[in-house]
Amino acid sequence: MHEKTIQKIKERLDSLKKLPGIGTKSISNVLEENGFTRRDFLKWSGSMAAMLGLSSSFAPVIAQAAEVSDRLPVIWLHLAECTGCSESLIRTDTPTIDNLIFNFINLQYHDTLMAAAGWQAEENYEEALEKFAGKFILCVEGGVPTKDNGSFLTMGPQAKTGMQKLKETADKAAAIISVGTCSAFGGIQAAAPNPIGAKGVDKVIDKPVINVPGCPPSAKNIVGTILHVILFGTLPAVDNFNRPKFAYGLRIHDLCERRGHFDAGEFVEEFGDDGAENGFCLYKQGCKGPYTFNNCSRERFNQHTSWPVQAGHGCIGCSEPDFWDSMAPYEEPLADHKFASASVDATADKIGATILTVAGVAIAAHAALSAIKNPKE
Ligand code: FSX
Ligand code: SF4
Ligand code: F3S
Repeated sequence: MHEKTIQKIKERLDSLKKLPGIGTKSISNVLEENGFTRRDFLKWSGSMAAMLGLSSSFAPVIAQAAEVSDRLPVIWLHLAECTGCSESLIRTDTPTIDNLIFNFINLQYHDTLMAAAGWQAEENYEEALEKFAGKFILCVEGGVPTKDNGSFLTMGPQAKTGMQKLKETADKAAAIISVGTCSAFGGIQAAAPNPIGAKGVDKVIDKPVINVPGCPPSAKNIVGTILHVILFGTLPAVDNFNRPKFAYGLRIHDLCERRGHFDAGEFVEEFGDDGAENGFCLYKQGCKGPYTFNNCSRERFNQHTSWPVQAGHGCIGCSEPDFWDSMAPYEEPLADHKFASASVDATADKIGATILTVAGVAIAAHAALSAIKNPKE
């Protein structure tokens, strides 16, 4: 079964190999220049196979897919956002293998990274659109302002609206990836009262879109999604919010290193207390890990170095729809808001319907009980 799939992938990669690459260097050269050995690369492809939910026998083809990742053209649009998604991938003085592979992909057009500006940039864009029609991956960063026909965001010398540019590009794309919570769900600019009518990409175009949320999303999840498209020529399996299941299939809480403390009723009662020093659970400091689907607790960031909860702050739910409204205030437990007040507003109602499931109620009860168990309370 695996052999058949691997054989199919090899054939696909062979046909990609025939296409012209963009760089003069191979990915092996690039990695070597940055101090990574072949062994590191193979270790990386093994861990990428595990992350994509594939057996270790896929590791060699994943390494080969990374090697040909400069063949598949990518057009990258920036809409309403902070550019943090791209910045987090490119502005690093110690790039990880994921960063280097991101830099290696065949970026035909990227508003922030390209040297061209004005009319020249527009020409490059139109040329790429024609040349690679039906073949390129469209990555979108940023939410889509839709109010007043999208006029809150205009781009380039012809002052096209972001919405218009997105639609004409998506029309010719082979696959569309929303990179970051802004393009997936509207992002911070869609926070109430959302004066510009910001929306996620999939609410504006009617083609399949894969959402890779996070503010910003991890390099691993972006590169993993792109590699999946290169390997299989299809989008990966997704959840209800169109997020790849390989990355967003479990909650932060499920694999959190502080989970044992949660189960034992050991909580940080105040930032800086003994519990914080002992690495206790951050639920009472507002951690939204129990309501957030992402792989940060498993994959971490910066070559597996750390992640928000390890650094001492709760997860703020940055990969969930509407997190800026539904998860706030970030340093207070979500359940307190559900149960605390009589003035339940529309947003809180929505939380009740979408997030606070039976598990949420159980978690609130558990934290409350720990007040009895924990002598510090
Ligand atoms: Fe949004 Fe990305 Fe947050 Fe920023 O562009 S997901 S605001 S990190 O940069 O889109
Ligand atoms: Fe970890 Fe947060 Fe869950 Fe506590 S509530 S175990 S800190 S994810
Ligand atoms: Fe975001 Fe929570 Fe991960 S805040 S980065 S989803 S730990």
